[in-house]
Amino acid sequence: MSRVCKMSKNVREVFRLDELKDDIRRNMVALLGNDPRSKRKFSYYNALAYSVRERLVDLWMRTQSDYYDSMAKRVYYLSMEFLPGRFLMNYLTNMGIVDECREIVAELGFSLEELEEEEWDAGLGNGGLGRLASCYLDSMVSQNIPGYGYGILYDYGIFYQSIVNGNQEERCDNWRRHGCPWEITRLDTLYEVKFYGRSETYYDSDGNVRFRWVDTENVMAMPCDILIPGYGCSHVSNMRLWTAQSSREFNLSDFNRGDYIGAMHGKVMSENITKVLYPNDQFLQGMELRLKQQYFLVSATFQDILRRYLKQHTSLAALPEAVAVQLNDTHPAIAIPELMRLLMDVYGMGWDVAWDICTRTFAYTNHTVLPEALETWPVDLLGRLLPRHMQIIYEINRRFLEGVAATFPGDTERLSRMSVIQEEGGQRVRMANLAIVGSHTVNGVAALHSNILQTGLFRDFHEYYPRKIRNVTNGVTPRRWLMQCNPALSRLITQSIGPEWCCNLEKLRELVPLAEDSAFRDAWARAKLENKRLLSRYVLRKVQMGINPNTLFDMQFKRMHEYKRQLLNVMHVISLFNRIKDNPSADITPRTVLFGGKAAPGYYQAKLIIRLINEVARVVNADADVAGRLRVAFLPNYCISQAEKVVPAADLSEQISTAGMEASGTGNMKFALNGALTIGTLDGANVEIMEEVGAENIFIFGLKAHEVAEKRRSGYNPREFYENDAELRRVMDMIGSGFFSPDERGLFSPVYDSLMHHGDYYMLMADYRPYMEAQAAVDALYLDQDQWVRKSILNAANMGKFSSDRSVMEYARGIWHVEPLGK
Ligand code: 9GP
Repeated sequence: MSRVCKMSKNVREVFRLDELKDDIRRNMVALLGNDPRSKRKFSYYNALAYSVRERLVDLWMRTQSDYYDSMAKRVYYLSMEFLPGRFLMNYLTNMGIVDECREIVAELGFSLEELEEEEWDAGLGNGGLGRLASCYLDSMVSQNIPGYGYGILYDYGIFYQSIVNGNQEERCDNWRRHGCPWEITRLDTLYEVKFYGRSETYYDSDGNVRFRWVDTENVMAMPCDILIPGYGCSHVSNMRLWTAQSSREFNLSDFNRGDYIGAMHGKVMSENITKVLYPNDQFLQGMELRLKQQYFLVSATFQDILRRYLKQHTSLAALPEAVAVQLNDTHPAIAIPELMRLLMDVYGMGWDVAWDICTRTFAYTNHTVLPEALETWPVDLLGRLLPRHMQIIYEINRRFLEGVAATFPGDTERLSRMSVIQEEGGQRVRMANLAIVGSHTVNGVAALHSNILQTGLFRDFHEYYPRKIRNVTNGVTPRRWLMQCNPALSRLITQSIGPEWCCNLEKLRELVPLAEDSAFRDAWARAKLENKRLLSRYVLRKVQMGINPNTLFDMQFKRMHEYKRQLLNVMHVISLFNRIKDNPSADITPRTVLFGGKAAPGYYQAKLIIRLINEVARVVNADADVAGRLRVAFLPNYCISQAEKVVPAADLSEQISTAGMEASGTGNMKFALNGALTIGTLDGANVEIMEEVGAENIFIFGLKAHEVAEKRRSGYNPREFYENDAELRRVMDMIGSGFFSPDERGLFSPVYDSLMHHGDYYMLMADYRPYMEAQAAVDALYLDQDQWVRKSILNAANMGKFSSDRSVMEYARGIWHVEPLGK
């Protein structure tokens, strides 16, 4: 903390703020070729961005030499997704120059907020997994853990969602069309990445059999760095994102035969590897291009890792002492056979030595137990694209199964469950099994989830490797998710308990006694109201709908997925609507129910639920009896910058997934940190949130994970709930009969059928009544504003555990075995 305070004292000097205005003008001319007298916001945003970035380059270089000089062990966080959102405010926040910069920008005739709006989100991820990776980079560098993020620079990030006639439509997210001032492209560094070809054996000079990968098609990987400033900027790191370039000698034979167009076609195709992010969340789409992307990331990254390592070491034997590689889900798990290939085929090691290095280098984080998200690749496909890797995988598996068979003799079923190769339904490589076998540590992302891994999904592995599977509960960075997105509340907190909370979130506990102070409660409520007003203006701009900041803001923002049960929330809305219609003078707590989230483009049912939300909103919002008491809106294109507006304004956070299915959730943490009360099931990190904030300050309802599992085993009959609950029956009949789709009566039959005729896999019918009761408790409490605000304070005050600083230190100490530099 002292570092941060010291920095903020002489921040003007360190960042040459007196020269910032001139630099902005200079960059307008020199870099952008624009006239500084033109008042184009976009140009000024860019000029500001370049001027901010150049102030960090020196610190970045100094950080790199610190890492180098101290021969620090480096952490490599490999992820197919990062979801950084916008960079400008994050840089300014971590540099501690938001206020100074606001003044300078004002002198140039702009508000900082309007320039901020010019930035397009970097949406290089689908949701929680990518955002977690970005939070972890912020926390790593803020705590001087030497490390880098490695990923892919997609030309098109997560699609832009429009709502047209109530339906989701996808538009491409051409986020770099106008350039991206944060990117530092390393034109002079290129690595060759190989695909296809065949594996050939030969004898080395000592007569040993060796393998080489020949007749390959090659693509070049070029790095592009985006700086990641730590809070207080004592360290600045980077994420290195790869972009595909065609190899110069690509299809030389076609050129030589005079087939210029044919050769160019190959060239263009090879550059497609990094064109687009796959938009599926928790669903494997087994396309060759996706596997190519994964290997492209892994191959380029390992060439870079080994290049850096070999600058300071002469032998690869000490790799695990100098390098820790975290696999963010199984997406980069092909790194395991890749490192084996490099160590054996390129660096000449024997299997045992190579395997020992490998398994001491990798750790793997599992983020889901959903079967449809567990990656498997057809052996045919993997063997064609990466023939040498397929051989290595077979050999890893052969040796592994030998060990299992020795421990559990005769247990052939266990062998087939644990095998890296799935035999039934055509041979496939199970990437999770490969990742477990090739890593020293496997972790789940919340206590409940890790327990489910140990006792359910990975039970066989837990029995075989009793110390391998453990837990690291997720966290979010308090810099972006409180300090930056919620200035009103941050200011109040800092005035009350000082500024240390942003690097030591446990300090928020000092707010607990203030929950009893009515003046503090009033100030807290004013901050929330200010945020609700800001959001109301945003909603008006975005969907031309007025909402009343004095109503309860009830929010569900996350990817659209049946297990997340946005439908259950809609069922509550319909029930409230019916209650008001039945008794128009009833005294009810006025609510504004807001939804946001993208559905995977091919996920029919999730898209239909978006349509249902919009149709219910149309009916509810047009009804005169309901006016002023219930309003519903779906905000299109949920993304990080939208979350920064939504999260601070929430009163109620909906975390209502079927228990046992949400690995952790991180939205739940962001909302509670900003003073929202949670209504939720005992799922993912909700369990730990309840432990921290106290059961009396959260609305928990519904089946528990073991009860869901038990019901699935013993037979679950959703119709029973329909028949015994008139209110539920009415809701279901309205959905099924076309009440919300009068021009197309059968439109929502698939929604109705999924619950009534197809087994209600996510158990909405069972949880409906307990959910309604929990919502009634919410309504009652909200009427008592004093008590509500008290609980809101207690929620934020007890969120210290959910800082990504804590998570990252658990990884650092327990998994990576690295210490913060300079401590
Ligand atoms: O669904 C999980 C979510 O619960 C978790 O918070 C997040 C980060 O750990 O990962 C999500 N999983 C995925 O996106 C895909 O496995």
